[in-house]
Amino acid sequence: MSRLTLIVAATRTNGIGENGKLPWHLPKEMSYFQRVTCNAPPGQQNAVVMGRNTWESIPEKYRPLKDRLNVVISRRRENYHFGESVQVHRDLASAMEKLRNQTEPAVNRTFLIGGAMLYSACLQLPKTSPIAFVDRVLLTRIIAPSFDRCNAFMPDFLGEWIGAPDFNGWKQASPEEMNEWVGFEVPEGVQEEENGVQYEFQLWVRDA
Ligand code: FOL
Repeated sequence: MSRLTLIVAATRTNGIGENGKLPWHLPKEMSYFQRVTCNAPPGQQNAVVMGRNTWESIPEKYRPLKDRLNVVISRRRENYHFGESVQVHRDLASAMEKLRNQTEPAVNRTFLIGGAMLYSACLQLPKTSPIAFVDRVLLTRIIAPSFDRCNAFMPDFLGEWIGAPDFNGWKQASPEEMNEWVGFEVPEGVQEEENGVQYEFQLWVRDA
């Protein structure tokens, strides 16, 4: 079974997108995304797995995302060009199988980078799934403003408060645990960008 790390920026009502793009412009948050997803030991590379809409949402000049193995899930065949150096798979099962067997470069971590459809499909996979299991969520919680015009959402994976510190099997990692796992010092507490948007970097973990 392959472990997946879901990475997402979401509002408190789990809004992640607006009309096929990110609802906000957050350069420092984006550079965190880039740093986390690129960070791999020498001679290895991380994979970023995404749905076709997410692929299309990435500005052309930034895709494929550099220094990462880009994997797109799409059933479109004709009239569609993802370009060289991008792996296209019809479903998550075949994508994950390919990643497991991939060498040169060896695949270090696999990040699920969206969007709504893939996030919910993957979060539903049980621990016993032969395909994959999401055991980590790197969540950037957008605190303010509320971005009420979002029309793409991720599932409410934490659900209702069922008694601290456990949310339906998910536990929040401490700042030390988070730094250790991502491999660099993650700014703690509420962050604010020049445009006034406030957010917090979080890591949630569940047992595999
Ligand atoms: N997770 C988090 N924490 N923040 C995000 O913005 C985010 N975005 C996606 C998935 N998970 C996320 C999907 N959307 C790029 C654009 C959109 C996108 C993901 C990545 C992108 O262009 N990334 C470039 C950086 C470009 C820059 O420096 O502005 C990259 O190299 O990663």
